[in-house]
Amino acid sequence: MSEQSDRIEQSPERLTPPNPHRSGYVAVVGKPNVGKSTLVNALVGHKVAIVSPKPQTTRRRIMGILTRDDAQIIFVDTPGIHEPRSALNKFMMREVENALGDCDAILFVVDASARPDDNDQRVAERIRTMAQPKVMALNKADLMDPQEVIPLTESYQQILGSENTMLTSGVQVRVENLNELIAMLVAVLPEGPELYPPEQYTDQPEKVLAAELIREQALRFLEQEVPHAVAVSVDEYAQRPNNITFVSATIFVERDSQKGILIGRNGGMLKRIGMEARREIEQMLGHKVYLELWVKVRESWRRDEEAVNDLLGKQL
Ligand SMILES: Nc1nc2c(ncn2[C@@H]2O[C@H](COP(=O)(O)OP(=O)(O)OP(=O)(O)O)[C@@H](O)[C@H]2O)c(=O)[nH]1
Ligand SMILES: [Mg+2]
Repeated sequence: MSEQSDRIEQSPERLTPPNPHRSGYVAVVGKPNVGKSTLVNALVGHKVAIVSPKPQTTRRRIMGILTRDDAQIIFVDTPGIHEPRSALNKFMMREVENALGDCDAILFVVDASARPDDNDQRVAERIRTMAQPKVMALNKADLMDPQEVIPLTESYQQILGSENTMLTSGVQVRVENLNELIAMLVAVLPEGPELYPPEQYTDQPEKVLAAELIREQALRFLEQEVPHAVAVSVDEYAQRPNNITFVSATIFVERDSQKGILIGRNGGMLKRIGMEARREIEQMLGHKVYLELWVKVRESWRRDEEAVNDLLGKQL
């Protein structure tokens, strides 16, 4: 009996030092609409980034911080990579480049329910030039035809030039796959201490999260070009008695006609966006919110670099 416990004491596992703590930034990049933000939210376990079925939802870098005993991963969600034309699109692509430049590893997200196309190839070529370790999430795996899993996985591994891939889904979360993806990322991060307090899960102040939640509802209810012409800024964010947060925000659009659509008949559209956004902000804060919305035209702001910096760059 005692002999056995002696042996356990001296087993090699007991003598190996624990794994070193690792930490670092993981840039989450890919084409628009492949599910990057949904995946970051699922990995972090908090809604840090808004999501919509419309491409070009994410406009800035957004940090989602995952703290575990053995590691801290700072996911940096980015806008979908596309050919930039307007000042807004150029701003978005600079955000991607900055995220790539500053990261310790890259998580390349693809929509694996479809074959790789020219845009996937282009993004893969850009990523392959980067020196950092790369991992690929074959996302929207829930939509994959089971017969296609192997051929599709192989074609994506080919464009990445590596077998570091994992099937993932941001909506039908298979926890094992997400855990395995996290393990793959931890393995390639450098040794280092926690870079943020363990309770912090994003770099965005509540005020900016609130503005984004309003934009998410505008993306949800508006159609065609109008949602893309929307920018939201929170002008006042204050605590009021009885545990109420007062939020006053302006929704910017580019033209008078868009303003009309955004307000809607008898103010119906704006009311709907406001009601749903208020609910979302209340859910985030865990208490009551009084939300006031204003609508303003800022003529063709997406084409104007100064306006883009004003509306997006200075938010943080
Ligand atoms: N079926 C399925 N749908 C998903 C998955 N992930 C995201 N979606 C949906 O795909 C759409 C785009 O998701 P986002 O997370 O906004 O995609 P994104 O890559 O961040 O998009 P951009 O910010 O525009 O580049 C939304 O309608 C999501 O609900 C997934 O794993 N499976
Ligand atoms: Mg996104």
